[in-house]
Amino acid sequence: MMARSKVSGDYSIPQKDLEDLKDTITSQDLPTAINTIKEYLKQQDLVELNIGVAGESGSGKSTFVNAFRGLGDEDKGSAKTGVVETTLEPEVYHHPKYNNVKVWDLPGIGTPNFKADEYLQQVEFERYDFFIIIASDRFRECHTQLAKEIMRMGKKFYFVRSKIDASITAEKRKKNFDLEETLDAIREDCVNGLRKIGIEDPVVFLISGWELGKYDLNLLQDRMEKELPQHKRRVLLLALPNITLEINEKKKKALEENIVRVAFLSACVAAVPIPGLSIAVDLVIVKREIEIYYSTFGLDDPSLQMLCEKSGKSFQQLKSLLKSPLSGGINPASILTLLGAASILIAEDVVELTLSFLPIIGTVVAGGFSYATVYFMLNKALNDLAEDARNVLMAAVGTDV
Ligand SMILES: Nc1nc2c(ncn2[C@@H]2O[C@H](COP(=O)(O)OP(=O)(O)OP(=O)(O)O)[C@@H](O)[C@H]2O)c(=O)[nH]1
Ligand SMILES: [Mg+2]
Repeated sequence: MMARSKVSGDYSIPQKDLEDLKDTITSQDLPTAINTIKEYLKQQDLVELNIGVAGESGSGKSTFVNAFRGLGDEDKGSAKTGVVETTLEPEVYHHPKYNNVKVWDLPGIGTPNFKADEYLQQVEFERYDFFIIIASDRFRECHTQLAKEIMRMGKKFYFVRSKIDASITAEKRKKNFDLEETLDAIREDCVNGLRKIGIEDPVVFLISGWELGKYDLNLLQDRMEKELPQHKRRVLLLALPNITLEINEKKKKALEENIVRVAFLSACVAAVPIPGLSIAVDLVIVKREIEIYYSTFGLDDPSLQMLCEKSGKSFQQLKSLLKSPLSGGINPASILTLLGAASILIAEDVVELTLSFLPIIGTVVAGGFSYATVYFMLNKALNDLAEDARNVLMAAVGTDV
């Protein structure tokens, strides 16, 4: 019952929202009321995230912009790579699944007349939640100038040393090659370089845009997540490509926290005396959440297809790893299977659970049962799908994820 302790945390829907929603839908007819709830749910994910990617020309900005959105360089909607950039304007790239997550491919830095303050004005720095400063070999004066100016403007940045795969390939030719030692040496070199040109406590993340799941991606996402405001963390986690076991696990946690919110919503709606409303809304909620699970874990067909191309596994091979009853599609039959599982759990636990929520649910206590059903159904779906995603991931990249 992990979620119980989180009920009073940032993830619960404010009581006032619940009351307002209830007031609104009480005076509506069934279809309008369902729409009101749908709109409310949609708003949850309207949080914007803007990431600015800056670096010298050819450092791998566009490749990173694509990989971060889970796209290859040849995919539809991807940023052009390997071409000489002529544009002086920031180029926005939307996440294919989360339209409000925008990764900005910024103009090259380090040209002879480069001035960090003018550059930041030109790219409209206020827009970004944080910056990624990429260097493909050494960090130079232009990188630190930019970092200091970003700091002065009260924004965050992360130093990324890109094309690590290429550096490793080059080092592999040496006798006594050791991966960890090589990575440490590159990291230290970058950190020392940055210190010399005036950054006090530099942290550098080693990244390959070609093999994003390797090297320091987990460290980088961990840092970003910790430093983002609470309401933006969820959208960052959902939008990240599901390419490491750590990310898989964190996505699961973020989704778990939301179950409490939507189950509350269901309980609230159950107290509104419109015939048929409660079950209709429960189905809307459950279906929508499960669709989010699918998409963020990359279990939808297009995502699996993309993974096949990258991993060399066949579509059938990956598909055969999916064990959730939902993998045949999100339809009434598969949702009913979940409901079956949910009612067994409810029989064991419902009294305890309802009692423990009584003081919080208060006026909407009539929805207690509905709360438990939605809660258990979604937990079951989430556990199954996270496990499926984990298995697919391990099969696709081998166990050295
Ligand atoms: N080995 C390797 N090559 C990379 C990586 N990232 C980018 N490249 C290559 O480096 C070249 C430049 O990459 P881009 O992503 O186009 O670099 P950019 O910073 O957008 O360059 P401009 O748009 O010209 O400023 C391309 O040929 C990429 O394929 C990487 O992680 N590893
Ligand atoms: Mg580019």
